[in-house]
Amino acid sequence: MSQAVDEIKIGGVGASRKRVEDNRFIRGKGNYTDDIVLPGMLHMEILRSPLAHARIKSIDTSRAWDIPGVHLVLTGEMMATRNLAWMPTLSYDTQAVLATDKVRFQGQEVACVIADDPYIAKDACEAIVVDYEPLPVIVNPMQAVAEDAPVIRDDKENQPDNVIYNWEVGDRDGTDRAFASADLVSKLELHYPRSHPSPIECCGSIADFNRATSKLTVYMTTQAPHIIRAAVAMVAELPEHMIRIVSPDIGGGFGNKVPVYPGYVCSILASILLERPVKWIEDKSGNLISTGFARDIYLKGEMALRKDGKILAVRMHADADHGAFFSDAQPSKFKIGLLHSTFAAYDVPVAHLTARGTYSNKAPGGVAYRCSFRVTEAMFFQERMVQEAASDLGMDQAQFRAMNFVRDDQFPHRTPFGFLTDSGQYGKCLDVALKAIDYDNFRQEQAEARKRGRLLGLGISTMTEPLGAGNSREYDILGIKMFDSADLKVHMTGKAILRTGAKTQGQGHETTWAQIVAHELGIPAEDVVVEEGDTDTAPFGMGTYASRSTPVAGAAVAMVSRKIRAKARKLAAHLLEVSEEDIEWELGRFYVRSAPDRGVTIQECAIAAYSNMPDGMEPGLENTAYYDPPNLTWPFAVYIVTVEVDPQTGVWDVLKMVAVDDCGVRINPMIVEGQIMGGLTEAYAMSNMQFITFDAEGNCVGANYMDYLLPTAWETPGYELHSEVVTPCPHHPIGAKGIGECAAVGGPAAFVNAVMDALSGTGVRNVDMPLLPDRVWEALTYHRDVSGAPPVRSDD
Ligand code: MCN
Ligand code: CUM
Repeated sequence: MSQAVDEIKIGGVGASRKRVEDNRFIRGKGNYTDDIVLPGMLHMEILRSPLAHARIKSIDTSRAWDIPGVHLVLTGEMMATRNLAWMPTLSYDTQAVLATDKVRFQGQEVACVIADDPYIAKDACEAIVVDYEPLPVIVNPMQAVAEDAPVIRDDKENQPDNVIYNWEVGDRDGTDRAFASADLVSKLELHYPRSHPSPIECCGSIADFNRATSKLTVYMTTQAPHIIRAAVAMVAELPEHMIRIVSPDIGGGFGNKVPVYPGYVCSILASILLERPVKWIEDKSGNLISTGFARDIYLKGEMALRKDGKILAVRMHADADHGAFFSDAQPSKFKIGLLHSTFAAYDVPVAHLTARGTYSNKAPGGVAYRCSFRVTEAMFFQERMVQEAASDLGMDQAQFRAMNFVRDDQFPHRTPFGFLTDSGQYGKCLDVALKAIDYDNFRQEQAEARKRGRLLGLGISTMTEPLGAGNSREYDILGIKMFDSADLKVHMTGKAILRTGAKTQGQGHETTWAQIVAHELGIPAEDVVVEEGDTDTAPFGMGTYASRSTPVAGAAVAMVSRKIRAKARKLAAHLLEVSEEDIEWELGRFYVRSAPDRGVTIQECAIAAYSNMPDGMEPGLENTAYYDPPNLTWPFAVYIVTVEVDPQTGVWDVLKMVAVDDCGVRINPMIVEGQIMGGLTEAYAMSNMQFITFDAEGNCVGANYMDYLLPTAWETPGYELHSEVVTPCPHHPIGAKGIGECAAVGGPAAFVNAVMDALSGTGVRNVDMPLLPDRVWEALTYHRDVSGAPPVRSDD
């Protein structure tokens, strides 16, 4: 009889284990960057530009220096003497740390003050006098390429205009040929507006340079500590082994904490100059106006269709507004991220995408927000196009999708843009969702309601997205290959510590990684402590974004556990006095094949590793694994939402939402559901209420949380989640795919499609997000599309 431990009881894979990190979070005992207080610590505040585009004629800091308690006033000119006025970005551009010649967006960092406390520093910032000469402003790509457009990046050589790149992918000729043979061409144009990750905790850093040891320690809000260490080594020209980056608890990242911000660099230089710890904690509006925005992309697409509904080809063009600096954090080889991951769920024979990136007088944008590098835009546009195409064909929304899906027997499937999707059961997921929403009945109800003047709508979004960069062959950031790592030390008593190169920001790694160890070794999850974020102790890794932790670092956790198991097997053979070949494994225990009662537990092997190892064996039970995934993981999701639109006001309410997510094997089903609910809520917020844009002068409109709304439990609709479809990832050691972003990526199209469906028959093809009541009302009343592209009037 098996004596294996019960995997669910020990908190292994499949257990909805409560999040261990919440023990400290719900007690208010988290340790966030701002909680850290060092002896002799000073405080830094940043002076930001009120104008979007202006020449700096002079900066007078004398009054700021005179304020008691001020230790240092940094300007771009001073930074320049150390070659730090500009820094390289993660996309091979340069970005001003503190402005020298010009300011190029509202909120740009102009100077900073380091003082005894943050209030003195803030007052001193206000005492700095900057003489600006305003310049013409650009707030969208059309203005950026206009004939008389001012050149924003005149600091750069070989930059005669505002175009950053022109990029293309796919088969242009093949696509043209397919379009020539189409029965019908369906077209759509839209703007995916800027949106902001808005973590509850803003960005911040505490730099602590110790002259005596030459060591620089930086506590900071970063999702990718090792990349920051490399960046600091390059930018500040400090030796890498003398830099320690510590990312303590993070109060939400959502992509906002991937880029390198000027505040980090300034606090580091200030600490080096003053030889004291310097803390910088960004304020809320600073975070909203100056840190990584997402999206802001103009999309045009055409779909070639056969009468019977078959998609023959897709053609797309994207204009991306990157703001004043091209500082996206994304795999370097792709200029516009993974936008070309679009149409991976559909069997589209051929496609072509062109993309152009331009500068504007806006904060550097285009970073990912809960999105693997533009897949949010890709899937949103795909699902909006699919809805319009089905309407143009007069076909049923669900049926059109189902007939074009990649079939279960077509995997691995090569997408029209060259990705290889791994596995899935798309039709089955859709069926589950249609049943859950009671599709046929709803369509009837909708028709009945129409007769009585009530506007009901149903929106479907179905998508697969690439999660988990690398593999290292194709994915790198500034030449650093994308892989990840795990380091496992099993102590003598069978307890363990696990460290990875990822960095949790709320996703629950401290809980789930221990579950993978439990699954592989039978060590109870509660006996494994997980630590991330300290570059002095964690193995080198590329950090957490693009839902890469489970696909890459999580895989490394499984692999390092297997290395430990392999050594434990040798110890077991020694303890049981048989040869290794005669040993069998069941969870938590090795036993003799011919005598299953004779066995040793993994804990007994652990103590033997320190007290009774065979001759010649290296003592200890520790190992490290680096994992370079063979492919991305491709989870699949179906989101269906029903809404009612009030024709008098344009207000729309969600009636019901169902979500069917197939992310392969779920390590912790409860955490997965939490990730999906969080993502759907963000999707709802983006599509319904989050409005941040720019007026013609480049003023950021919606730069506060009275205007840029975060949904509370009150506004947030309920969700019905389904987990019955599980297609294990064929190349992941435990069959898991990423899930962290799926709902935020696929969700927005479901909401927008639902409202557009309610408006069907009015001739309206598109209303840009957010679907604010006035926009929906305008579309309904005047039967016209409503664009959300900036500039808006300042009084909007
Ligand atoms: N998980 C699981 N089974 C799976 C897949 C994942 O149990 N098959 C678990 C993981 O073990 C992990 C969590 O779900 O605890 C998310 O895993 P994964 O999909 O690998 O995503 P990451 O951990 O890499 O998280 C990144 C992703 C991104 S890119 C953004 S942005 C985002 C998101 O996670 N930011 C978040 N979710 C967030 N959730 C919170 N609370 N805070 C953020 O900042
Ligand atoms: Cu892309 S937002 Mo997340 O990938 O950190």
